[in-house]
Amino acid sequence: DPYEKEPARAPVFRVNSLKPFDGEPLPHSLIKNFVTPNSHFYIRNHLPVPEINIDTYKLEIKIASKPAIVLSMEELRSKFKKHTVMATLQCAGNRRAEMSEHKNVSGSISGVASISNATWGGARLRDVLLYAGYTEDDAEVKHIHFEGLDNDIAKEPYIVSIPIEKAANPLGDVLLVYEMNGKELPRDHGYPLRVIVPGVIGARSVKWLGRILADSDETLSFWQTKDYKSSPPTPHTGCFDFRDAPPIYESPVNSVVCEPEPGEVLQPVDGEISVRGYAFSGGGNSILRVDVSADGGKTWHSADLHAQEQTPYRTWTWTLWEIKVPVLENSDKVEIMCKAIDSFHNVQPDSISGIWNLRGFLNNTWHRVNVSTTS
Ligand code: MTE
Ligand code: MO
Repeated sequence: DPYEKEPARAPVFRVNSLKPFDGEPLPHSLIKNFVTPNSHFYIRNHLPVPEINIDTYKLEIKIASKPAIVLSMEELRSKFKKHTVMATLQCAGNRRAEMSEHKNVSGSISGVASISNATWGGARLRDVLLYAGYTEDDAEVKHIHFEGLDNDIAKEPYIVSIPIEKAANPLGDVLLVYEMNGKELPRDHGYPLRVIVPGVIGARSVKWLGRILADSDETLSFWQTKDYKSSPPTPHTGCFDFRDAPPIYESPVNSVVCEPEPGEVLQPVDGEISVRGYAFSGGGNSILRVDVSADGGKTWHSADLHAQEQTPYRTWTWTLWEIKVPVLENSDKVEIMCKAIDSFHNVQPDSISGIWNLRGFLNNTWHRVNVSTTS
């Protein structure tokens, strides 16, 4: 069993898959903290967690046709200034379960909590690339590939890439991190080293980083070319070729009701109930507003927002929100809905039919939670 030596995990996850491990916290516990404790941070592994010997561990970096260099963890810590960035990671498959209810999709059936927020500490990818011989006028370099050390005899190692415009941008905040919330990076989250690509789907933030390659093209790996891509909502079944679709990088504006959870029976106070949740947009966009309705969309109320002060185009963190909304009493069906608007004035689509895709990625439709009320 290649999964024999998995790390111990706190019993706080809804487990979407055990081997490989895919787990997310319960919605109400997800939004208890603006910064997610390491023990509750969602985990998405595609392969067994590798065992890495820190004494022999080396990161290899190769810039196009230049000779490769290697760095130990000790060198990564001492040679490069440590930067910290607070950033939210969200799996592209977050909210896949709802998409699957509309029409079946393939992939692990994630709920609404495959998203978490942490402060990450480590070296700037840009600094390490420059140290390894990358120069800004290097026309050969268009994409940076990240290779994980996780492996499985049946599958290819985990490799994906991102464009150089993000990777080498001094304001892009891409880090090679060895600290998560001030503690050593946990095994499940990539010990001893992972990349964090803020504002971009979780899949590009490669864990257990073994090698970085600067190249003229995207990697041709399985995970870059056959996964983490979208499809049209009505593909010819079985005929859609994922090689024709562009990879997903930035995630669209999204918001979710985490409290109450579906099926709860609520007692309104002064004719109102409390509703709480999160909102997030990729690409550094902030959240301008979250609208909440408890009467099927006839009336909308703007929630109070709790956000981290970050600069324009570099808002990498989620926004938590809360609001009291008026509801009918003694109703066996109260539908609560939320939708967010981001700093580019992007809005969420109201229904799934127009954005449904084969792999169930990027479900950012209005989130709906059905509850009932007493008096
Ligand atoms: N990196 C490696 N090496 N192997 C993986 O399976 N999963 C990716 C990404 N990095 C993965 C990986 C996916 S799909 C996501 S959503 C994030 O890691 C999840 O990061 P987390 O487990 O720290 O939350
Ligand atoms: Mo993911």
